[in-house]
Amino acid sequence: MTPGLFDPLDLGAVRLPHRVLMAPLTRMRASQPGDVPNEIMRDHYAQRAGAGLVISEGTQVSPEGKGYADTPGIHSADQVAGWRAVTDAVHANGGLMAAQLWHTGRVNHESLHGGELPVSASAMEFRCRTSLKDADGTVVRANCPTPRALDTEEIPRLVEDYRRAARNAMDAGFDLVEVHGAHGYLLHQFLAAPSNQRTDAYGGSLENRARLLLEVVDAIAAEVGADRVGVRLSPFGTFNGLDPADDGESGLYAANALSSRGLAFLHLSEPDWTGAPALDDDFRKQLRAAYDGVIVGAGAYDVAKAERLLADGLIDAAAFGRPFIANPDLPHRLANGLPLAEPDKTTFYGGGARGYTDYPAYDG
Ligand code: STR
Repeated sequence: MTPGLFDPLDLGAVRLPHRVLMAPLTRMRASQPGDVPNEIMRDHYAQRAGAGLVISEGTQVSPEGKGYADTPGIHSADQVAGWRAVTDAVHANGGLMAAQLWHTGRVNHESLHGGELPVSASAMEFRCRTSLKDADGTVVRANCPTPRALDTEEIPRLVEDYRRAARNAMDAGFDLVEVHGAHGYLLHQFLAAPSNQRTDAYGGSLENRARLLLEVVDAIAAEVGADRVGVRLSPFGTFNGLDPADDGESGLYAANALSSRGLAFLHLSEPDWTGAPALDDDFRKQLRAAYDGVIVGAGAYDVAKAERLLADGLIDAAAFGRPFIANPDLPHRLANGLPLAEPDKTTFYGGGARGYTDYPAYDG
């Protein structure tokens, strides 16, 4: 018997009651100054504690890693205290929570860094926009500048930023951490050939391009235990200025290299939610063969797709993103075939409680 969406799952150090996970969702509502998690964020996550695992929005490991207005961080004492209130509230409601550790790299803007250029694998021109806030708090789009390339000597400092962020996540009460290696952000900028023209040990061959991701994962695993670490990858993504698209090969290579490390899970963000062609089962089978461990699928999933891939043994759990926005009790609704509410797109990014903590659970 293959398991279904509502069967429990051992995920590294924790046991999930079911397999409907909440995917990371950036909402740009952290408090200023300091990118600090606040009460509406606490309430938002606490309302969604019925997820098998709540994965936080991307949270920057360092000031340098911040690429959008009002995204939270996990590098200061205030941020750790803010997150502690969030994880306490999720735990009080019976949930489990992972912190997604994020460095946006070149998907960024110098205005977030006192005029300093963002960092990346290589100083290449690329086409991408980020979201900032103007003087009266309106979210505005801005082109990303050409970044500066990180020096080889800076890499240990970068790895240390991730390690410290993972330690902070444990101090803040998170059960797990997820390393954001996807969507054209820093670790993916190193992994994908189109954004990496380095000639040092971090560029060129697949082995070299995957080196930073693996060093980060190893440093975090040594700090918090491999069974508390997940990694998110997005093979074939064109997202955030990755043009031409990342090839599937780097994803398979990374999955294979991560396989021997005893991690909690591999989180596969499929390309079709950004408008790219959908993954086929051939690739899913190759990924399954490459990675010996729990695979979480995500990206425009519905119950039918999740159940089908579970039944075919290609994933072990599914993460749902946008459906969680207007349905705080999403697992309950999915389990019982209840209708889903539609979210208001105008309140996705930035703002306050409206469109964030005011979606009710199903009552009928
Ligand atoms: C893409 C996937 C990811 O890993 C992180 C983010 C966070 C910020 C999001 C971004 C997303 C998609 C593009 C967004 C951006 C904020 C503003 C921007 C939605 C979800 C746009 O308005 C197009």
